[in-house]
Amino acid sequence: MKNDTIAAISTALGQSAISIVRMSGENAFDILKKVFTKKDIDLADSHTIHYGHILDDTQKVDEVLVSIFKKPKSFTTEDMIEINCHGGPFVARKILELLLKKGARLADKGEFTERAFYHGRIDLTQAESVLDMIEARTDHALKLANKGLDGAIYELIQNLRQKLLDIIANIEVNIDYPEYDDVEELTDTILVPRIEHLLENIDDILDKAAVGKVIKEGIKTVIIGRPNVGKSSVLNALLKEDKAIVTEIQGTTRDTVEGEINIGGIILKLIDTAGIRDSDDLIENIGIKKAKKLIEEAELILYVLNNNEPLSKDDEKLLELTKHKKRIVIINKIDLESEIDKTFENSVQISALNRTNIEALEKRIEALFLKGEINIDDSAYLSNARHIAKMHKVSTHLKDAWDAAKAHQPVDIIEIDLKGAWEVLGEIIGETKKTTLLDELFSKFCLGK
Ligand SMILES: Nc1nc2c(ncn2[C@@H]2O[C@H](COP(=O)(O)OP(=O)(O)OP(=O)(O)O)[C@@H](O)[C@H]2O)c(=O)[nH]1
Ligand SMILES: [Mg+2]
Repeated sequence: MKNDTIAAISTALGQSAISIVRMSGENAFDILKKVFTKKDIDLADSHTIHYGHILDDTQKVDEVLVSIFKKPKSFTTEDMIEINCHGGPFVARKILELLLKKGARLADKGEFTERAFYHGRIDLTQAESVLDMIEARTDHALKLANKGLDGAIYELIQNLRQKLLDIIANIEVNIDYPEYDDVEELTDTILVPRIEHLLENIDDILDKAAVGKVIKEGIKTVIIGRPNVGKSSVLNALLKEDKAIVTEIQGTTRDTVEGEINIGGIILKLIDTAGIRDSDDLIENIGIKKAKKLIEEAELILYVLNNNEPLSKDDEKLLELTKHKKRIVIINKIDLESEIDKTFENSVQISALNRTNIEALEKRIEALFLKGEINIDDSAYLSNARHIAKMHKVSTHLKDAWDAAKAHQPVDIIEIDLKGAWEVLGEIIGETKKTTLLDELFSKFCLGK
C-alpha cells in the first residue's frame, strides 16, 4: 500500500457555491504550506478550520477555508486536509494543479476510501456502503447505506463467523487433544442442530436480502400486452406525466419508452413496449422483438388487457409465456363494458384514461415485493449483489457440512466445509485481501472519494 500524498477534487464538477479539494498522505501539510497563507497550519489542532488564501507564488488564487485532520483520526487515518474553495470548476482545478505541482499525486478513483480500508479504518462492507450512499435514490436506500456505513453488515458477518469459529475450534481441540475431558466432544448429534441453527440464520439473511436488493437496485418492470389496450396510458398514469404518445391507432408505440417512479420507497424502472401482434411493419416488428426479449429480463410484468375486448389467442399465448414471472394482470378501460369473463390470480381493474384505481395498482406492486412492513432500523439487510452471491456460497458449504454430519462422516471431513464457509464470510468483509477483487471494487468509485 502506497502512502504517498494524493489529491483530488471531491465535489462534482460544475458551478456550485463551493467545491472541495481533498489531500491525504504524509506530506499533506508540507504541500499545503507551500500554497496557503497560514504558514504554521501544521501546528494547529486537528479537526479545526482555517481561513486564508491559496497562492500561486505571490498571486492570489482564491479565498478559502481549510479543514485539517491529523493522523490517525481522519477518514484515511493519514494526515488529511480539505480545501473549501469557491465553486467554479476552474478555481478547484487550479488549486488541484497547484497541489500536484508542489508534490501531490492525482488520486485514483476511490483511493481515499481504499486507504481507509487498507489502514483498517473501515471494513470492505463499509467501503462499499460509501458507494451505496452516493448512489442512494430513496429514503430506504439511504437508510440501508447508513446501516452499512455504521458497520451493521460487518457485525452480522462477524457474528456468524464467531459462531462457526466456536464449532471449528471445538472440533480442532477434539482432534488434537482427544484426552481433554473438559471440552465437549462434538458428535454428529451435537453438530447437526448447531449447523441447522446457522443455516436458519443464513436463510433469514437471504430472505431479507431479496428485499435489500430491491431497495438498492429497483425493479425492472415491463408493461406488455396487445396493441391499443392502453399500455402507454398505464405508463403515463403511473408516472403522472404524458411521457409516451397515446393514440387510438394500433401500433402507436414502436420503440420502448422508459420512466421511473418511487412506490413505497422502492424504485420501479418502468418500460413501455410495442403492442405484440403479427405485423408487416418493419419498425414495429423490431419493437415487438425487443418487447419479447424484455419479458425475459423483467423482474415484474404488468400485463395489460382491454376490459372491453374478449381475450384473444395472442393474449392466451402471452399470458402463458409470462405465467412463471412475477406478474400483475391489469384490466384496463373499466369505464367501458366488460367483455372479459376470465379471472386472474393477481389482477387489478383500472381506467388509465380516467386515472381510476391507480393507487390500488401501486399498492399491489408494493405488496408483491415488500411483504409486510420493512423495518430497516431493526436489522441489517444485505443488498449488495457481491455479498448476496457470497452468502449463497456460505449456505452451500453449510448444507454440505450438514449432509456430512447427517451421514455420520468423521468430524474432520465436516470441518472442511465449515472452514470453507468461514473463509467465504471473510471475503465479504475483505479479510482475505485479494487485490484483483479490491482493485475492481474501488475503481467503481468516483474521483475524490
Ligand atoms: N375508455 C378508455 N380508453 C382508454 C383507457 N386507457 C387508454 N385508452 C385509450 O386507448 C387508446 C390506446 O391507448 P394507448 O395507451 O396508446 O395503448 P397502447 O397499448 O400503448 O397501444 P400501442 O402502443 O399501439 O400498442 C387511446 O385512444 C387511449 O386514450 C381507459 O382506461 N379507458
Ligand atoms: Mg403504446
